[in-house]
This record gives sequence, C-alpha cells and structure tokens, in this order.
Amino acid sequence: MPILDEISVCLQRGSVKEINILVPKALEEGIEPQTVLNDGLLSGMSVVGEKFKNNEIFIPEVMIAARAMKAGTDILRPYLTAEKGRAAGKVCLGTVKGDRHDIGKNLVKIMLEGKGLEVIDLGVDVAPERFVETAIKENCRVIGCSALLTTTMGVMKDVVSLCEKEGIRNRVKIMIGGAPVSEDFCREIGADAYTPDAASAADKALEFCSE
Ligand code: B1M
Repeated sequence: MPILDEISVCLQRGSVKEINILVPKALEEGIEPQTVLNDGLLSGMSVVGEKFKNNEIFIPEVMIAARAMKAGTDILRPYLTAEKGRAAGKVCLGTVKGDRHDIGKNLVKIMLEGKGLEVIDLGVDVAPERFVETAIKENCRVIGCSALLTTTMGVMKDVVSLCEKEGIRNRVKIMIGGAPVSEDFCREIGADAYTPDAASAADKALEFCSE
C-alpha cells in the first residue's frame, strides 16, 4: 500500500505508534510535508468524519483518531513553520464559545506561523469578550475564529458586534472558518474574510497584516 494511504488508514485506526513511524518515513522518502498532511492525515480524518456522520463509529473512536492527528501534526509542525524572525503581524486565534473542536484551528495556527505571523492561541471555548480583550491588549491586527458546530457559529457574529461596541472594528480584521461556515455567512455577520482551509487563511491573514 502506498505510504500516504497507510498513514490515512492508521489515522482512521487512531494508531499513534504507527503514525509516529510512518510520518517521518514519508518525509524521509522526500514527500512534501503539505502532501503528507493533505493526502495522508487529512484524508484519513475525512473518512472518520463520514463514518461519524453515518453512525458507523462513535465519539471514542473519533477522539482516538484526533489523538493520532495531533501526533502527526506535531511531527509536521517544524516543517510547516517558517524560521523565527521579526513577526509580520499579530493574530489572536481560537475556537468559539461552546465549541471544543481544535484540530482545524491548530492547523490554521501552524500555517499562520509558517507565514511568519505571531499567533496568540486562545484555545477552545473562547468567549467573544476574550477575543476582543486580547486583540486590544496585544494590539492584534486579526482576530481568527473557528467553529465546527452549527450551534456555535453564531458566536462569530457576537465577536463582530463586540468589536463594534468596543470601538476597535476599524483597526481589526475578523477572519472566520470551519466546516459549517461559508462566504455567505461571512457577509451576513459582517466579518472580513472567510477562508475554506488553513493555507488560504494564512495567505489572507498575511495580506491583512501587510496592509
Ligand atoms: Co465533532 N462534530 N462533535 N468531534 N466532529 C463534527 C463537527 C460533525 C460535523 C460530525 C457529524 O455529525 N458529521 C458534527 C457537527 C454537526 C453540526 O454542527 N451540524 C459534530 C458533533 C455533533 C459533535 C458533538 C456535538 C457530538 C456529541 O457530543 N454528541 C461534540 C461537540 C463537542 C463540543 O465541541 N462542545 C463533538 C465532539 C467531537 C470530538 C471531541 C469527538 C472530536 C474533536 C476533537 C478535537 O478537535 N480535538 C470531534 C471531531 C474530530 C469531529 C469531526 C469528525 C472532524 C473535525 C475535524 O477535526 N476535521 C467532524 C466531522 C467533519 O468535520 N466532517 C465533527 C479535520 C479538520 C482539519 O477540519 O476543523 O474543518 P476542520 O478545519 C479545516 C477548515 O474548516 C479550516 O481549516 C482547517 C484545515 O484546512 N478552518 C479554518 C477551520 N477553522 C478555521 C479558521 C479560519 C480559517 C479556516 O480562520 C480563522
């Protein structure tokens, strides 16, 4: 079986041990880190997502796969992150209140750092007040919100409203992303940018920080 398929299958099984062997092996074979991420780890995670949706697997199996995903991205992180220099700009990033999904948010963080941006990672279950307080205190150019649940994506609108209320809307750009989020939703809530994946999020954030 080609090594990227093996990585995908091991991710689905949640085998941290095999991921720890196969990901470095793929890199040694000369496969690009981004390809290992997309065609190995993320391809496995999308199968997990489909099976979860169809009730073929349940939360424990998904959590085990998420643990293997973390092991894989921890190995890839240094390859996807640029060397430290003067930060090109500051971004505060988090998964919104009520939502504990962090795999996508963590990938966005890696890609932003890869563009030389400084990321203040607020973690998961982040209230609008925390996004806004951090943006003010740390003088962030961008607030990045991630949401994976249809029940939590509305919190992003609260972040936009709070930025307006606190008078920082004109100096901060609000970026949103996550599986249920769309371009239309971005327009509807008055955020500045929706990007569908971590790489395009990093490009957009760098663009905002360079303006
Ligand atoms: Co959950 N879950 N989950 N889950 N989970 C989903 C999201 C779901 C679609 C599964 C399903 O039913 N098909 C469903 C949501 C349905 C809905 O809202 N309509 C769901 C549900 C229902 C739940 C619970 C409510 C289940 C329950 O308890 N009954 C519960 C909620 C807990 C909570 O948050 N309060 C729950 C729990 C969990 C686990 C803990 C088991 C685990 C999370 C582990 C973790 O994150 N540490 C989990 C997982 C893993 C998933 C699925 C299977 C995979 C999500 C993922 O990590 N994908 C997911 C199914 C799916 O998405 N198909 C599902 C890989 C990741 C790389 O993609 O996060 O989309 P994603 O990120 C992408 C882009 O979206 C984008 O870039 C990333 C990389 O390119 N992106 C951004 C993300 N954030 C961005 C921000 C940006 C820009 C781009 O700018 C700032």
